[in-house]
Amino acid sequence: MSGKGKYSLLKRKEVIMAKYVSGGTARGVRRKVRSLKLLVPTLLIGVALVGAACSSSSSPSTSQSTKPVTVHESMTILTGSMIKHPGWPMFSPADLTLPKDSTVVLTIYNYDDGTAPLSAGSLFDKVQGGTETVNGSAVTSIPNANISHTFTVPGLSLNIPIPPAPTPGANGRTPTVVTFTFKVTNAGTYTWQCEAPCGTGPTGMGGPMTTAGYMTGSLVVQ
Ligand SMILES: [Cu+2]
Repeated sequence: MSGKGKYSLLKRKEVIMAKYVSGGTARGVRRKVRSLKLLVPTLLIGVALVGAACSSSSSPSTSQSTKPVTVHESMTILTGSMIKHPGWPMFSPADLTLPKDSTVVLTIYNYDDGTAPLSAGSLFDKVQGGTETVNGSAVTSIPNANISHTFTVPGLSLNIPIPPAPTPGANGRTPTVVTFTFKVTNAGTYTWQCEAPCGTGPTGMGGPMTTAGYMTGSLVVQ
C-alpha cells in the first residue's frame, strides 16, 4: 500500500468514526474529544462542590440538636403575716413547668426572716444536685442554725438550703436572694418539699408543710 493509500484509509476511518459518533466530520470528532477532556475535570470539580455543599448543609441541623437551652425561673417565699395567714409561710408560685434537657437557673427571693433549724444530723443543710449562691456568693451548705426553709426535690436529688431574710428595717423587708443552677433531663412530675420545720403544731411539721401551694408543690418537666 502506498503512503497516500494509507493516508486515505486512515482518513476514511476517521470520517466513518466521525459520522458514527457525531454525524459530523473528523474535525467535529477532534473537537468533541477536546471538549470531553475539558468536561471530565469540570464534572469532578462539580461533584466535589456538591459534596461540600451537602456536608455544610447538614452541619447546622447537627448543631441545632445539641444547642443548650437555659431557662430562668423565680419563686418568692412570703411569711404568713405577709399573706394574712399567720404561721403559714408560702412559696409563690409553688408549681413550675420546665423544659426537659435544659439548664435551669432558679432564683428564690426569701422574705421570711424566721429560722427553722433542721433536726440534728440532717443532711438538708447541704447543697445537692446543682450550684447555689446566696446574695451572690457561692455556698455548699448553710449552718443548721441559719436555715429558714429548704427546696428539696427527692426525685431529682436536689436540695437547696435557704437562709432567712435580714430582720425587717425601717424601709420594710428586703429578701435574701438564692440562685440555684441545675440540669433537668427526663420528663416527669416531681414533688418538692420544704424539709425545715417551719409549719404549725408542736413539731413545726403541720399546716403549710403538708399543704400544696405552701411548703410543697410540683415541678413538671416536659
Ligand atoms: Cu419551709
